[in-house]
Amino acid sequence: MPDKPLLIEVNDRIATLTMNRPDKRNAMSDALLGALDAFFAAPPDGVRVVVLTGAGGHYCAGLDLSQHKARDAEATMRHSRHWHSVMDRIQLGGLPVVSAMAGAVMGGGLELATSTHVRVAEPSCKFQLPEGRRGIFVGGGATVRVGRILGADRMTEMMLTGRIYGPEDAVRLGLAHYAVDEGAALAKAYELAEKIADNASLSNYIMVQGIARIEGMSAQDGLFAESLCAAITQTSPDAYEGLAAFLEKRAPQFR
Ligand code: 1HE
Repeated sequence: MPDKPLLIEVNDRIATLTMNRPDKRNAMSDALLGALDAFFAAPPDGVRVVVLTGAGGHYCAGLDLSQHKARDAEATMRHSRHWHSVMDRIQLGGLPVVSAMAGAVMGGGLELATSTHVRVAEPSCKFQLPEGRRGIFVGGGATVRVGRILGADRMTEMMLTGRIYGPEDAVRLGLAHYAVDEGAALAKAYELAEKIADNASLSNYIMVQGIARIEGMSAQDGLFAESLCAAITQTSPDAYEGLAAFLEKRAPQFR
């Protein structure tokens, strides 16, 4: 039986997903994409935060180029739209995801990383969009997610020149949020995941569901949606507990 492309370990409130194709630098095969999709479609009960990482010193080297077939326009469109649906499920599904990254964060690997909510980078990280060097274009969401982080101008330059950003630049530009020592990403990711898991789950759910969507709205629609998000969270039992705990100078006991 071949090794599973995605290892899943659930420890109380935190699930760890490890992309497990180290001999291929965790390149995204159809099986690996399918396993990610399946997990996020039906996460186990009780999981409040996901930590996503890669085995063997790399996060993800992007699309598995050995599975890249000559596709016609329709099949290419369908393939790209399938990536979009999986990345949307990760970004907007309601569970906060923390990426612990080392080595390659390239192409589809960067598209995956920018679908996650908190990104921790080790010194070995290489952030690259090499598609322009391979005669292709991004198709897993980078023009929206990486483009919104970097701006269209910087993303165009990144693709045209095949430039590689390291972790310090990635933090400066917003591709990552934390730069840590080699081997320290997973520990930092768990520390952050525990903090996130302590939040009220409805607040986390609304943050993950709401903020990125509101970015895509007009200002007036965004402000209206924000008020709806506030109405839902601020009238929940956890909101009363959170405010009472603050006033009583104690830690909140969320559901
Ligand atoms: C792969 C892949 C892959 C490695 N597909 N097999 N992504 C890329 O264009 C990145 C391509 N990969 C690289 O540039 C390098 O492999 C790395 C910088 C990530 C790592 O270098 P290194 O020296 O540690 O390893 P290596 O010897 O290059 O690779 C080890 C093996 O992994 C080797 O296979 P082997 O059978 O010769 O041992 C590589 O072929 C294999 N490998 N990366 C398939 N990506 C929704 S559209 C998204 C579009 C994209 O993502 S395009 C960008 C794809």
